[in-house]
Amino acid sequence: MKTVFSDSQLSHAPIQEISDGELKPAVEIPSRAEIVLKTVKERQIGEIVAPEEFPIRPIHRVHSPDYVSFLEGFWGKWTAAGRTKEAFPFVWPIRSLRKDVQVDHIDGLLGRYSMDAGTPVGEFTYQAARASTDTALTAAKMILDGEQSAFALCRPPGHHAGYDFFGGYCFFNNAAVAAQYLRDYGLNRIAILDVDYHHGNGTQALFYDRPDILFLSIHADPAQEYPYFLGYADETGKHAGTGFTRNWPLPLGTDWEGYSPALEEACRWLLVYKPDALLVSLGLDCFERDPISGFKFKSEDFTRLGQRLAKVGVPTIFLLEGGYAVDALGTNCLNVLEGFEG
Ligand code: OKP
Ligand code: ZN
Repeated sequence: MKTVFSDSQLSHAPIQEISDGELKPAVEIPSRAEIVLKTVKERQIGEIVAPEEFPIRPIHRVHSPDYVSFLEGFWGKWTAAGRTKEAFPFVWPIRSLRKDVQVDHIDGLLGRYSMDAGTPVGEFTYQAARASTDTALTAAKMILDGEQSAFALCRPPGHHAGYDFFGGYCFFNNAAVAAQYLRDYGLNRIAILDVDYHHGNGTQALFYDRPDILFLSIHADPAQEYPYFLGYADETGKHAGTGFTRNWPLPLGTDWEGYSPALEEACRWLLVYKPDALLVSLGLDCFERDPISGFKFKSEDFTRLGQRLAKVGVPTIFLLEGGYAVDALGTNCLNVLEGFEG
């Protein structure tokens, strides 16, 4: 399978993040992509190609234009206000605060367009996020051109990003933009299987009322883990999308044995739905040594995951999401891809 990647995705380089009441070294860092790229080369799974540069239109199909403009103009506005370091939001228009005022202050805008304080925004965040989405779109185009599989080595990740907000280290929802692109260019039914350790709240919300994009997610129980406010088992879609969202929240400490029954159920949904393409939001943070996560996958379990997904027998795009045990990230990611290729 071909891998899509661009060096431009490395330019978003967070230094610190707010976590557990202090500033800690950021975990969503460029070396994540570098080690995956290195392992792609070592294991020789196929050609590595640079993404095509897409116009903004496919992103506007999923994200609000004002949100996109905010991200694009962010660094200029931030530095014009005299700020020099990376930015964190700290105030949000939640219950009882006004959502209808046109905020222009940069600190207000940061809150208006975010879901958490744990996602640093820097000088090159917009550029890298665009390149990450171009990577997903290029992989989507490969599927339209008849490839049976493709690997979008996306970074920054995407599955927490929503219609008009960033968060969870995500800015543009790469999987969602690719899914909508596949719909716009002729495919009728798309399935997204999110196997990142964290619930893909952004992706779910974007397609919650739609039957043409099935969203399935297996993740840590949000009662015990980020993002806390979405990803419960009773969320199954609404309106025309009723029944086209499915969540498998699993307890902390889940290992392959506890995970695979949920995966089997998800695969059964895929067989029934018969998508024209499958997008896998591929987080590797179910790994036992992941520094911010609580599942117990061994490296071999990622091979099993890839093998199981191959049996679904549908053109498949893998899109990198999370995974923070950097030293093992290449191995775990390539185990999935090689397991899939057989
Ligand atoms: C992004 B992805 C821990 C803070 C956790 C949010 C985690 C975002 C995960 N103290 N911050 O789904 O891998
Ligand atoms: Zn994650």
